[in-house]
Amino acid sequence: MLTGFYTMMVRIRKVEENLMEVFSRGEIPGFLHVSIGQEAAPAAVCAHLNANDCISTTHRGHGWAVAKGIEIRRAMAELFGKREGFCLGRSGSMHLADAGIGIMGANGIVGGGIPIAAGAAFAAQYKKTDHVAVATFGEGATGEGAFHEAMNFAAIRRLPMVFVCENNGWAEFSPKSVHMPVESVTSRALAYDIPAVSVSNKVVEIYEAAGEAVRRARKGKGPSLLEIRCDRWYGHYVGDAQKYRGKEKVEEAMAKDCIADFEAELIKGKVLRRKDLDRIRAEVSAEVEDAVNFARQCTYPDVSEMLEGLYV
Ligand SMILES: Cc1ncc(C[n+]2csc(CCOP(=O)(O)OP(=O)(O)O)c2C)c(N)n1
Repeated sequence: MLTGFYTMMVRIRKVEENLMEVFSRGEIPGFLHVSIGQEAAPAAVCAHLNANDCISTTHRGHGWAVAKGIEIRRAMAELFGKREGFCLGRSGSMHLADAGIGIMGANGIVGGGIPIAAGAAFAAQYKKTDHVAVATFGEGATGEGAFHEAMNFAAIRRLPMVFVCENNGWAEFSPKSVHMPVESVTSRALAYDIPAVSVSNKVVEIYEAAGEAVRRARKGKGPSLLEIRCDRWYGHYVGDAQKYRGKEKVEEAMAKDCIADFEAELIKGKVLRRKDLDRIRAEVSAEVEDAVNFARQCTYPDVSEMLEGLYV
């Protein structure tokens, strides 16, 4: 299991490092928001989920899609805007989805995915399944009405749902001190009588807390909220020079690395040796490079297909 966490965190990082590179070369259209520094949360939470469980993600959602098991080749093709992508190259990064394995989609509207996850949780409950839905979002989204409405609805209906907030301290260019009157998002769950815990950016700690929340949801005991205190290494979007944040704060964030910390723990606990870590990194790099090369040789959709799948 620990090796699985490590491999998944490395896979998420490699995907995003590669994305940053190809985006900078102009190979990917649109905007790109990476979650480098935040890999522990998706790796840990999704380890409790299966293909019947649903997740909703955000503009910073690649890591969640990867951890939920998206096929990286087709995900990469989607981000390249190619026909072989999951949404025929039309969604790109901010609407990346694979409903077949419960990835209901990223969302460019802050907070927009949270009621969608509540809807999936309601469907799971209505159909008397033991499936759960996980809404993932940043602390910025907790100021949105959609968050509060979904919390209220989930609490009243005891929905099988987990609210997962990656609190990285920034919403675009605003520190949380200017848009959040509370220190922790857990205080917001109290108003809805939803149990909430706040954990640090350590994969095993998140796994344990998420396990409790997911088990509770599966047993029909209702929703929970999990806050992960983490750091966003890079800017809001790729290309953001982060002048509002300052070099020192950026260096401070980058000094905290959930992957490097976990590597040190794995070596200290004699779970893996340095050469095992190197092997995993090399294997994952090859897998991701293969996906990039696959996406490169895929085809762009034709203009004549533009109106297909459009409902008016
Ligand atoms: C409803 C809405 N308001 C504003 C925006 C512009 N916007 C895009 S991302 C963002 C900040 C989101 O911060 P947070 O939810 O903490 O997520 P993070 O970017 O830190 O992952 C804002 C305000 C938007 N996309 N949608």
